[in-house]
Amino acid sequence: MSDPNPQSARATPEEWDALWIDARLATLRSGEGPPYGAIEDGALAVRGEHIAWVGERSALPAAAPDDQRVHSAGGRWMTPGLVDCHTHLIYAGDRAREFEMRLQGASYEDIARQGGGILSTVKATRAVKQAALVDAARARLQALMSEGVTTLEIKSGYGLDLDTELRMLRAARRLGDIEPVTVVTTFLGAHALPPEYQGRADDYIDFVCEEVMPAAAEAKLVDAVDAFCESIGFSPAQIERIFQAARGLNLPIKLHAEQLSDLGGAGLAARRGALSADHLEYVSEASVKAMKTSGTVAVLLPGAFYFLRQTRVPPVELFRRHRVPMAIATDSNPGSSPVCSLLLMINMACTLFRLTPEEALAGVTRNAAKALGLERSVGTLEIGKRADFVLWDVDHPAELAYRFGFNPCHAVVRGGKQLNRGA
Ligand code: DI6
Ligand code: FE
Repeated sequence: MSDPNPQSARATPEEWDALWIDARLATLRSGEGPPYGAIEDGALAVRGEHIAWVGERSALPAAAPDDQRVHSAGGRWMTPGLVDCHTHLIYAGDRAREFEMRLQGASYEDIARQGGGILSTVKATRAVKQAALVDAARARLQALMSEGVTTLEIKSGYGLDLDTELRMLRAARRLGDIEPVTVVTTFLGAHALPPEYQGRADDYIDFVCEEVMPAAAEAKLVDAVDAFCESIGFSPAQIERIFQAARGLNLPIKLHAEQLSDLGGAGLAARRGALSADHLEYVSEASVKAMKTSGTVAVLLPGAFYFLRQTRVPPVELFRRHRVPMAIATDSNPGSSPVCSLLLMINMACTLFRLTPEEALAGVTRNAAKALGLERSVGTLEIGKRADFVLWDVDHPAELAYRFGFNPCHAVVRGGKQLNRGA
């Protein structure tokens, strides 16, 4: 992923490739200023793949183009392209039967302990070729993109052996090649203990650290490393070893932490400089303070909270008080969050977690970019960032969080190029 492009920022109006006018901009810039970083009568210029100018239309330089390069946004609201910073999009099969079992009283943890849960998806995923993984995930990806997602993260973690982990990561890279979307890959080898390592969790961690992670990194398939810190996942001591191995390979880290209980994972991740700690329903104030110190983003996943019918909400007030940035993501996966709508997640972040619509929108743009380490290149409408943006048929940005089951996406521009409507 490229960094902000100083060339575009220095481009003169004659060099602009496109100028968008009649736009109401929700820039999502941080800091002081109007809600949403809004600019009511805005204009945005593109040079190559980047934003060359953004501001009040009345402040446009006199030499601004007035020809076929000018596009009208028709008075619509424009936001940055949406960023889904936590997904497990690649897998085979489904877990509808498990959903039925949970409705009959079994818990997510019970099913996992009986060898179902993540391991049933591992079995299905190990059995299929890369093309089948790509095809299944592509349909889910297109659903996300139809709502303005231009960047997303995809994790491995349903292989848990060398071949399948690499196959999943290759499938993720492939999706980024065949669809107009930026894919960031995360290696999640420490997601669950595979059957062949039952009773030998430390040996499995050795295998992940010494064989799978280095091979995946060597093949340039990994942008970051994640793990599942939980009683049904891995212990803080085991997570620590995963983080050490990642550091040895110069890979950024993140962690599934405090989803079902408090093992202090978020604090550990923060002390090791993690980009994000994700889920966090049970996080302690001490861990939240550590996250503040390290600049670790709190990634909240209301789809999993909803689908597992959890009752404890993440401590949003603590994140606010300690100024820990909050991101929102789908966690799209077959077991705990079989969802393909980031707009629905921002609605749920408001209804279930009581975020404001502005916080929720920042959570799928600026803060989600930061959770991926991409805050210098995407997530806001600012000069030098990638020209990834969405035009919406809404009267106010809060409407994006207010409606649900309705897609007001009018057009998506990625890297300066307009995609087909709704994709
Ligand atoms: N937490 C989650 O929400 C997903 N993984 C994890 O560690 C769920 C994965 C699954 O149930 O398939
Ligand atoms: Fe997850």
